[in-house]
Amino acid sequence: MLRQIGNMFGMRNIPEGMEERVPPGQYVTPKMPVMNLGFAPDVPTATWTLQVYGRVEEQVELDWDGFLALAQQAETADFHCVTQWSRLDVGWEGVPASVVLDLARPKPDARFVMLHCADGYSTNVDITAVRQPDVLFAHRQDGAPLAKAHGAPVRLVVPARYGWKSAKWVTGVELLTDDAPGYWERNGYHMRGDPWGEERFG
Ligand SMILES: Nc1nc2c(c(=O)[nH]1)N[C@H]1C(S)=C(S)[C@@H](COP(=O)(O)O)O[C@H]1N2
Ligand SMILES: [Mo]
Repeated sequence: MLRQIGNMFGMRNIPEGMEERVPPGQYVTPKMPVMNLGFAPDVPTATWTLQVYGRVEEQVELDWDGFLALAQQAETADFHCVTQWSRLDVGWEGVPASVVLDLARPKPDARFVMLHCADGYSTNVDITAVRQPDVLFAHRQDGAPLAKAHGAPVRLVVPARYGWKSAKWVTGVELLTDDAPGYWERNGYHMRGDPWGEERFG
């Protein structure tokens, strides 16, 4: 059985056997579209750092070499954008988010994470979701270094949330006690953004 969904890109089939991997209201695209605020910032590895701060026992600043020296993980995950495209089986390699958080030792009252990005973008994710084993700070995609358009040198990947939570060009990880909206959440998107619950708008 093929499910067909009409949308601005035309009709797309959801291949047989894939239905249960595609959340409601989504269609499958073979390519990874690029979503940004109108530009892709240039973030050289020589100057990139990842700061982990806020409600932590120890503020951490990782440079590129320090980041690559951390435990690495490869995975394949589906990616769901709130604008209704889903891309199945994206290959990612990077450092599990929990490994990064553990370096800074979040305080017991740290319940939310705000990701800060070099393009001025930000997005919030609850700490339980960030600690899921498939959440990575990724620096490779589909067997190659992450492309600039997709967030080089490092982006977050949160497969269990809509794509806007997968912060590209990430440079800051802020631990918070209370939830707060990031860029799209301030502009009407859902605070949590679970694609299986169709949590598109707040
Ligand atoms: N820094 C930053 N991260 C971002 C965005 C952005 O505009 N800036 N767009 C988000 C949205 S809406 C989606 S769907 C995904 C898209 O990732 P891609 O461009 O690699 O396909 O990145 C997310 N991360
Ligand atoms: Mo998106």
